[in-house]
Amino acid sequence: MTNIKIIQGDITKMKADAIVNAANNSLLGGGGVDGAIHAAAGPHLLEECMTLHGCHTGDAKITLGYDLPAKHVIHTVGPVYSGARSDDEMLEACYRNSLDVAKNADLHSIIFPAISTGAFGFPAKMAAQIAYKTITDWQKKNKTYKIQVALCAYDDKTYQLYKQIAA
Ligand code: AR6
Repeated sequence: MTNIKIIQGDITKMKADAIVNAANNSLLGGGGVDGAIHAAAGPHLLEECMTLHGCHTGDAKITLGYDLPAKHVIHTVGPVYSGARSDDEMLEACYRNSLDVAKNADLHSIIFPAISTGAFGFPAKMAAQIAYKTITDWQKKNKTYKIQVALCAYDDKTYQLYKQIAA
């Protein structure tokens, strides 16, 4: 049994133990969901990010959520889409490592944006399939750990894709 909630809206308005940020290697902010998260969390988020010394593609690092409704932000860095097989593996790693970070921090709810599908150019359908499968596989491997996982679509196209895949 898989259990992934599909939701639509602005992730910066959502309450959870953690929201995931689709960041870049610097972890020092940017546009898209990253810019929105930093704007809503306030300047202390950037201060904490500056202590993390960046993040490799596919890895994930945790901070507090500061002024966000979410208690924490898990920053991960998706691949810039090139069409290589390694792009898929890096995107899988983003979801898997973010879930591992959440579990290690004893968090019980996490909301993901559609990592890499904006500025980083990953095709939305492939990215949605990878997100769904990777989360499902992680849940199977971590059956005894209870965590609510949601995929947050911003645009209608992504929302429809998630709904189709989850159906
Ligand atoms: N809530 C939920 N989803 C959102 C929001 C929001 N407020 N805003 C955008 N999205 P992107 P990437 C969706 O470009 O492709 C940044 O500059 C958006 O519709 O934010 O991983 C970073 O610093 C899309 O579906 O992230 C990096 O340099 C998804 O979030 C780079 O962009 C991801 O789009 C990362 O690119």
